[in-house]
Amino acid sequence: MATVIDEKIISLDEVVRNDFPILHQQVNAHPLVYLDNAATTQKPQCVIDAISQYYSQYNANVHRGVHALSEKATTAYEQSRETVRQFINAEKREEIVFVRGVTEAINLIASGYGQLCEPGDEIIITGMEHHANIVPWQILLSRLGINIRVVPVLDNGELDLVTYAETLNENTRLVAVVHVSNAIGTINPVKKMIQMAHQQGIPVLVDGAQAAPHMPIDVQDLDCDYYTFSGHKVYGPTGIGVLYGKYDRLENLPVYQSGGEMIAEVTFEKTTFLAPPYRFEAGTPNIAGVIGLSAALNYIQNVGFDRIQQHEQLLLTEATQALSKVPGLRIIGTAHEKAAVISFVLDDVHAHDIGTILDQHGVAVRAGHHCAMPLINRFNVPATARASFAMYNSLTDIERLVEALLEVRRIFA
Ligand code: 7TS
Repeated sequence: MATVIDEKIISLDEVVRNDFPILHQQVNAHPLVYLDNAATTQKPQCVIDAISQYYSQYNANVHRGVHALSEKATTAYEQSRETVRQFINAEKREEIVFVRGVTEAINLIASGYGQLCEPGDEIIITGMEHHANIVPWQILLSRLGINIRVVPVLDNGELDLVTYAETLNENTRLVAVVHVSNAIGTINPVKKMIQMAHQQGIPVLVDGAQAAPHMPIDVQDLDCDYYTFSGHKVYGPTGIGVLYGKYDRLENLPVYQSGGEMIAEVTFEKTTFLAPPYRFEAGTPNIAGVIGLSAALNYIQNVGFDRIQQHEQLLLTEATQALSKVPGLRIIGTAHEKAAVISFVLDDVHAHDIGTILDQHGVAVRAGHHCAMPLINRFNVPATARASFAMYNSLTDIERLVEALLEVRRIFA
């Protein structure tokens, strides 16, 4: 990867594109235009190499062997925890728990709160949550008689903060809010929301699945109690993710899965657990995933969020303008602060038909409810097509998207 670029001459996609082998292929006889990055991002060669090197050179289990390979694997695993700590500016390495992804992180928290909550307690979520931040709370609700309160979404796709302020109350046990909407791209003012909750002593969990790839995260500045993101959306492997928790919060959270690796001492009568983060990492972890994630985060840091944000915001502006000129196209979600995620509907054409025709032109988008059914229902549409951008996308990709959409219109005219 080139490290020095002149922004005026070379745009970021030209610098990074060659690092992503998968992008250099034809799909349906067209060069691939990959615009499904909110679902998962592609992997740079350095991530693929890091995983391959682990398996070909030092594959061993961690934290147990005294032999050389195990020590090497353990060192790499724990160094990766430090890489994650720096990536989100956590205070301590011990505040970083490796999980399978955001879904598992929220299930872990919900399982813990399930033991801490009492009937009548309330969990606040918002109208733009991914199902991963709805369903685990609903399961608690049905089991424990707790209430879920939902902060409404305004017509432009922003949260109704007036209602949020009114919803916080002495029964609220936790606020669980998405940082960036996967379906419509809204960037929520989570720092302000955390301050408001903390004024009443209420902890906040932030779902950062769609924020971590696009903007620097500073958990100390946000002052969030918990933060989570998935590896595969930050150019890393699937099956690995991060749960950050303030150390004292983690210490007081009941354990989730149990078994090996997370214990201090076991007898048939009683088991004592290790301190965080290990008490939340039962069983053999996804060692290759952790090592791949660390390579991905280093890759992002080398490119730099200043460049990534500048490039993706340019793509967002250009794509918004270009799509707005497509007759019959309506963008869903027009918040002032957005990440480069654009959901849209086109005349009466079903989103799946849009997605299928775009695919015939080599353009990959997602179509449907984006695992955010309540939000899509809120906008009174059956489904949307969604173009979501990453650092390797280009202005040419936007042209190709628009050309293919014009073809959709011709077909359905
Ligand atoms: N939260 C948000 C905001 C998400 O976007 C996703 C995945 C998740 C949670 C769940 O993450 P996982 O890694 O545990 O699966 N979002 C999407 C999407 O928008 N299209 O496919 C997956």
